[in-house]
Amino acid sequence: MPVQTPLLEHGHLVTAPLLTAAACDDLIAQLDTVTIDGAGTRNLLDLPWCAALARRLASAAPIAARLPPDPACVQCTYFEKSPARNWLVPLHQDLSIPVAARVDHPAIRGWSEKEGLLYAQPPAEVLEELLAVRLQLDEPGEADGALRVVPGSHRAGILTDRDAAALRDRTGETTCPVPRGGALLLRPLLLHASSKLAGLRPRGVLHFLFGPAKLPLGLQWARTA
Ligand SMILES: O=C(O)CCC(=O)C(=O)O
Repeated sequence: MPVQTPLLEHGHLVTAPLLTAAACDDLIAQLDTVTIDGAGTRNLLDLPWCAALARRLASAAPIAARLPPDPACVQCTYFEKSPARNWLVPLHQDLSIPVAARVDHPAIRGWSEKEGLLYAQPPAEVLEELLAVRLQLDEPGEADGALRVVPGSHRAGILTDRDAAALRDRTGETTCPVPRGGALLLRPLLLHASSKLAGLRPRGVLHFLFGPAKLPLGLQWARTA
C-alpha cells in the first residue's frame, strides 16, 4: 500500500540519512571526475555508479513506499553550489521531462533541448505521478542555499509566474534543511526556489527523478535505470 502522507498533503518530505558520510565522500570523489557547466549537469544516469545508486535509492523504504507501481529512475542531475560556483533559482515548478522523441500532441508543450537531450512539458496529470529525490552529499551549513518550498502548491496544477508568486505570498515558504546522506523527497509540481550560498561550505545535491516506467500520450523516457 503506497504511503502518501505527508507527501500527499505538503508535497515534500525529508528523510533520515540513507547513506553514511563515507558513502557521501565516495560520491563526491566520483563527481570530481564529472565536468560541470553552470549550476550542474543533468545526464548522470548514463554513468554505471549513478544508475546503481538510483536502484539502491528506489529500494530504500521511505522512497519505495512513495514510488508508482513499476517505477523507473529517469534522470539524475548534480547541483553544486560553492563560493566559486554560486547561484540561485527563482520560484518555479519542474515541468520538463527528458523524452526519447518528439510526439505531436496538443497536451504536450514546451519542447526544448538541454545537454543533447530532448525535453517536453507533459500535462499536470503526468507530472503528478513523478517523485524527485534530492540526496544531500555535504554536511549542511547554516547558509547553504537549502531549497525553500511552498507547502501544498503541488496540488494547484501548472501555475503561471504570477499565480505562483501570489500562492507563495498567501501560503509562505518553508526551508528544507536535509541531513548529510539524507534526501528531500518532493513532487515536481511543488513550487520551490533556493538562494545563493552565503557561507563557505559547498552544497552538493544529486537530484534523481523517478516515475512510472511507461508514459502516456505516446511519450517514452529518454533513458531509464
Ligand atoms: O538545487 C537547487 O538549489 C535548486 C535546483 C532546482 O532548481 C530544481 O531542483 O529544480
